Amino acid sequence: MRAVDAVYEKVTAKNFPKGPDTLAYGHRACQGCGEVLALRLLLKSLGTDFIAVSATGCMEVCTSTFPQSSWRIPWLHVAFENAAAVASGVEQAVQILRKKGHLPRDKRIPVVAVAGDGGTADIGLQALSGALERGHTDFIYVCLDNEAYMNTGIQRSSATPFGANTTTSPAGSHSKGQHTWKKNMPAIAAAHGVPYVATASPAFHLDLMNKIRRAAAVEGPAYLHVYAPCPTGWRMKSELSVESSRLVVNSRIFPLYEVLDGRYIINRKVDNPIPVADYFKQQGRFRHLKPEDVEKIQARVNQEYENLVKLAETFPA
Ligand SMILES: Cc1ncc(C[n+]2csc(CCOP(=O)(O)OP(=O)(O)O)c2C)c(N)n1
Ligand code: SF4
Ligand SMILES: [Mg+2]
Repeated sequence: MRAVDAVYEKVTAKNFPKGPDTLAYGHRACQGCGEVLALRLLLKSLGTDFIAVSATGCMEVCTSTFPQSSWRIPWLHVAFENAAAVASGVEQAVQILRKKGHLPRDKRIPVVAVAGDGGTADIGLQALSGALERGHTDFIYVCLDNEAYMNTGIQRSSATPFGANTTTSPAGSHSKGQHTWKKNMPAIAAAHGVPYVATASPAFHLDLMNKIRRAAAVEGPAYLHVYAPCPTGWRMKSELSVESSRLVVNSRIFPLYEVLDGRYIINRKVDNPIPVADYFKQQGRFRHLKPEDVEKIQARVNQEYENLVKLAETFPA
């Protein structure tokens, strides 16, 4: 089956999933946390018939302080580096249990690995690459990207954007903050030739939920890269979390797109982008940047968006 033909029930405002959250309240995430918002949307869109595997990071620490847990579904906490490896093992176990008749043969049970940007782009990259390459049928990997190692105190990761101030890329007289460009994880995932790769932002919640559903319906590995604001680490007012999730898309910094069997769809074309400076304004981590730094970043954003448009024109879905 082609990824583009995968059948799933679309979430709309009218049929938005009802009932209690499968990620229970009472977790310890900060006010305005974009990761926990994305996680709730993920759980709402999949219901109860799936298994989650969490790498350590904010979402594992905040939701599972012993002896309590917010997870009302089967859930495994694993190490920082091996969420994808464990999820592939669980996926194989589920397939074997189905084959032996211990689980319904006609029902698919997705296994979802959840990790932060550090757990994905840095320490977990090898495990993720292996899982994508092996082609597990019911494997979904979700990266919650808050652009630094937040759980351990705002250290930079390879997904931290150029210029951002973190505790290990501090801005000062000898440094402008992060001096490397953000690693392009969706492109790396797509280069594995998996059937489904997508980006999502919690400000576009139906788009995010439907991408999760599509990922579950596709046969083969799926990778979802979710932008997840962290007011604490970004030195941003907590009430601006959703707004920043919107601005990052509308500035073309984080375009929403899907790669289905190697074919590209830009889900939200941004014809009149807002300047990146407007997105930066809300966040203390960019406050030190000079106009010439912002110009350099704007040029890079323009170039990357143009590259994506070319891909979508060359390989349309
Ligand atoms: C091998 C190993 N190294 C370091 C750590 C400490 N550690 C736990 S979570 C974390 C950072 C997680 O960052 P990220 O994956 O981006 O998730 P976030 O907390 O930002 O959601 C680190 C360094 C660890 N648990 N294991
Ligand atoms: S530090 Fe950031 S990612 Fe972690 S719980 Fe707080 S807001 Fe969420
Ligand atoms: Mg992170």
